[in-house]
Amino acid sequence: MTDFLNGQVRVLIDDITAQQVDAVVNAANSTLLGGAGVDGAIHRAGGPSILEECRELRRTRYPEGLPAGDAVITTGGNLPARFVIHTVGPIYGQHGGREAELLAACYRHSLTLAAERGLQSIAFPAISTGAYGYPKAEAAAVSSAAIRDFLLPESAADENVALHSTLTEVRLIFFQPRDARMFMQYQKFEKP
Ligand code: AR6
Repeated sequence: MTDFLNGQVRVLIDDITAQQVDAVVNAANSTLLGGAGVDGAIHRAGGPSILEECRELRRTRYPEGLPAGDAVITTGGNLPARFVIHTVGPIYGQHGGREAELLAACYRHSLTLAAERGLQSIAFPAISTGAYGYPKAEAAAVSSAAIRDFLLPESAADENVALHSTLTEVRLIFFQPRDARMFMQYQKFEKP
C-alpha cells in the first residue's frame, strides 16, 4: 500500500528532479544559492533560471536568508515541473527542541504556496533527512501528520482550508527503497 488519504498522497521511489508535477519541493538552505543533495540535483537539472530567481529573492525579500520552516516559489526552469518551491528544513539538534515544529512548517508552507497558485500536484523529497541529519523515522511521523492536517477537511480551523481544493496529488519521493519502507512504517496519516 503506497497511497494514503484516499489516494491524495502517493509514496514513490524515484528522483525528485524527474517528477512531472506542477511543483517540486527543494530541500534548500537559508542562502537559497544551492548546495548538495536534492538542492544540487534540482539546480543542475533545472538550469540557471532557478538560481537567478533565488538571487533576486535574496536581494529583495530575504537579504538575511530564508529562515528554517519558510518556503518560496520560483520557476522550474528546465525541469518537467513548472515550479520549484524552496523550503529550508531544520538542522537536527540546532533549534532548541523546535525541530518538529519547523519541519512541519516546511510542509505546511510549501503546500500553502502551491494551493495559493492553484496548483494540482506537488512532489516532496524527505526534507532534512540527509545533510541536515533529521532521523528518518521521526521525520516520517512529522511530515505525514503535517500533510494530513493540511489536506483533511476536518482541520477546518486551518486558515488555508479554502485553498485546499486545487491540490489533488501530493507525491512523497524517496531515493532509496529502504527510506520509503521506513517512511511507510512510521507515517501517521491516520489520525491517532
Ligand atoms: N531525489 C529524491 N530524494 C533525494 C535526491 C533526489 N535526487 N537526492 C537526495 N535525496 P538532502 P536536507 C534524499 O541532504 O537534509 C543541501 O546541501 C536524501 O537521501 O538533500 O534537507 C542543501 O543545500 C535524503 O533522504 O536535504 C542544504 O544545505 C533527502 O533527500 C542541505 O543539503 C534529503 O537530503 C539540506 O539538507
